[in-house]
Amino acid sequence: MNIKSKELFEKAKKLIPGGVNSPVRAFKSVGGEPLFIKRALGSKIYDVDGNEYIDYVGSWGPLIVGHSHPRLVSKLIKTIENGTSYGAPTELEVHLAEMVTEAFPSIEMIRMVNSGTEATMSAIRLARAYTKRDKIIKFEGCYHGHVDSLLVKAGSGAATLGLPDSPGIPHDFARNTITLPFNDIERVRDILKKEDDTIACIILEPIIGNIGVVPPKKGFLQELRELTKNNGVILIFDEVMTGFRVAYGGAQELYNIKADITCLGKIIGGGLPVGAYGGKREIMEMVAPAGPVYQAGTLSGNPLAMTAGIETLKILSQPGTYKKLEKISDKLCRGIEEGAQEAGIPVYLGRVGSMFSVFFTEKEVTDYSTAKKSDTTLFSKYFLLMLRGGIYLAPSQFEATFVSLAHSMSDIEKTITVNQESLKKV
Ligand code: KE4
Repeated sequence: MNIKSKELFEKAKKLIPGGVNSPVRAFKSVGGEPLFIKRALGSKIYDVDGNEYIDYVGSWGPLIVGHSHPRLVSKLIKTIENGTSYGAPTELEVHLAEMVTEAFPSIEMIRMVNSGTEATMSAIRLARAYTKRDKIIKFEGCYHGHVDSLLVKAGSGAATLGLPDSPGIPHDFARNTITLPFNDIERVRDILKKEDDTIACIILEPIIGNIGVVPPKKGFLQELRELTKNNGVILIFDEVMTGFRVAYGGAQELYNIKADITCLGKIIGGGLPVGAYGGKREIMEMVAPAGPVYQAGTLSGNPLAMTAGIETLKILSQPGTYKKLEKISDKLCRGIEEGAQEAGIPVYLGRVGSMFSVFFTEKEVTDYSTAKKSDTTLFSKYFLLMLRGGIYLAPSQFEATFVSLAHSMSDIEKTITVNQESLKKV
């Protein structure tokens, strides 16, 4: 069944830590072994053993228009015939910058980087420079890439000062990071009062995708916006996942909020390495070489990534795109819930637009502590049964699953059928 994948995995484990270039791909949390993928087209991926799957990972979000979209392929071929990277400015970067600033009214200027991690790392540095303050606030369960000052867990007790969430992070870094429960505006209010003017920024995923999908409670974002404005704190929306995913203008369009700095990635690169951070002109003009805040990157604004990003946003900007994504995502998620009801398995479905997750819990999931109560053993069984049925979900209870424009109604119907069969077997 997966002979070639197994052989490659054994080889990979000798050369690459855990056999993968990013931990979640190793299938560790679902107790399986990763499939090595050979190719993909539209909503399908094919592993090295020739098995076909309906893909709901979409490279963790970027492939919202589907794999190997003909328009992206033809544009990328034209770009690559003129070279791959010049280390010099190109018209493509200006074009993508225009598209993003038109989509996000809060973004007056933008800097391209090569990953979401680089985007959030740079945004934090910029917020600290702009406010001349050191402390930052993040929320439990929000993942912003592997940035030292953001791989921090809540401190013990009232201290709330952060503790490193990975070896190799000095306590000195972590102690400037305060971690609070998501959706708890009173805790934010208290901390801002207590910490007075020492907080540089608050960074969050406006809709969490990294504990599974958890939307903000009604009013949470609006109150956060008010509190940060009144305290001179920079509000950073990490929209690496939600940007152009939940709406063309991301969560900011959905909830009608303007962040001070926005981090983007994934979709704006259409599957090629990309990240970006942008915001108010007066803040962004502090970034080198316009200002003193240093940040650089050999391949930032790479012509291939810009080409794929431009073409992806052109497709997404067509009228009716997000209505179509909503329609197929709603049909899929209703089918999953009906299957769970029929099988008598309690699930809680978190969804915003075409990003969703199935929590194996009876309770509503509103933050990290409630997400953690999910039955991960049940999820693992479900995941492996779905995989055997040809459905490739995110290999973790605490990840988002993505629907793309390439998913057809027959893909959805097949997924609902396999879901029903799987839930009856768990
Ligand atoms: P990258 O450095 O992986 O491009 O982006 C980091 C990042 C930042 N912000 C948010 C909201 C993110 O979701 C991510 C990365 N997401 C993970 C999936 N949960 C990428 C998959 C992986 O780590 O392999």
